[in-house]
Amino acid sequence: MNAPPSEAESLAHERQQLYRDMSPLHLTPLWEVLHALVPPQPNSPCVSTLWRYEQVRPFLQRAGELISAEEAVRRVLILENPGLPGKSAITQSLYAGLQLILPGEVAPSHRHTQSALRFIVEGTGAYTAVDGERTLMHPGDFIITPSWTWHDHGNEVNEPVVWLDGLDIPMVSFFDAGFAENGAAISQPVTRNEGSSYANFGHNMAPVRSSSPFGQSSPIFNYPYARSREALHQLEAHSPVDPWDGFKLRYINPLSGGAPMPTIQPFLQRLPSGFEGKAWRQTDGAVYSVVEGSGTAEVTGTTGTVRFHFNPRDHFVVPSWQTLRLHSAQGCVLFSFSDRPAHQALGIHREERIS
Ligand code: 1HN
Repeated sequence: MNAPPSEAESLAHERQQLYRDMSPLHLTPLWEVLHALVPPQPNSPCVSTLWRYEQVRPFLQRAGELISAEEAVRRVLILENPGLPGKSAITQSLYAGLQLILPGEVAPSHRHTQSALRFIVEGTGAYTAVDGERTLMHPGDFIITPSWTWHDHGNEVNEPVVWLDGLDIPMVSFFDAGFAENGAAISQPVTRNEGSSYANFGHNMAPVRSSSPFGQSSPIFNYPYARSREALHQLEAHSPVDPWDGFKLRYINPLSGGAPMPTIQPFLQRLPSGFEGKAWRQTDGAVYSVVEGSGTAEVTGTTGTVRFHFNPRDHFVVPSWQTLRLHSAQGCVLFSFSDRPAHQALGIHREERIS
């Protein structure tokens, strides 16, 4: 004989019956999910991951043999976070990929509401065009494609060019605010001299009564590595090393002092040789591209610590609220980007430096 249900058992049973009965009306009980909806601290499904360039490069090469840039529209290998399978995302809010363009190829003109950045990883002399102006790419150049600007890429030199793409695709998708259209021609017409954006806005001065042609985004669309590297060198020459960051600069929109694009903040930092950084964490998960030198990233989340030894052209991701410590025996330069401006606009950005 079964014992009659206890009071607790019959209450649990009645609750389950309540959930089943109201489900056709699209009603669900908050109290069953409240804890997961409002966690005491971020617990990102993202996994800290390293993509070694020496392992990735052969697959770019093979993709280059199997599909043209034109057929692919963009020939990119997505850096997909293993904690977000099938999502084409490197963090919950950001997309990243490595794009290859071979000599003679074009990637056709289009525009979309997603904002994009390029960070040049390998090769010199391909161009990207943004709203009528072309710029040539050099390793370490940081280039933006602001929301809803026409853009196409081409390679008229004799070496392959590879860059890191960073886009706010998951964020725009979250807001259901994605629009896109193709250009009338494969390559957009050139209407401005090469370098004119930088000439007008790249010298701590701006033409009077001018505003950015790109709305909330920076009027400069190529931040050349030679200038950024020099800025880093000058910072190092004149300022003390930061125990967490080494020497770290953020790229800015010169008209606002804020981020170059509304959703993404990029950074360039140098760790001097022998640097052993302190641990820190931030709510904005970040994507890193190794420019020069080598080092180690130690990332600690709730499931433990992983250590990556990184070399030039390697990429890695540090998820939200996991602690990061950077070390470099010989010194290195790192580019990185995150969705920090979005956190700041929403008033939810947090950073903790652990001593
Ligand atoms: C895009 O337009 C580019 O313009 C790269 O190079 C990657 C990923 C998804 C959607 C659009 C580019 C992209 C993209």
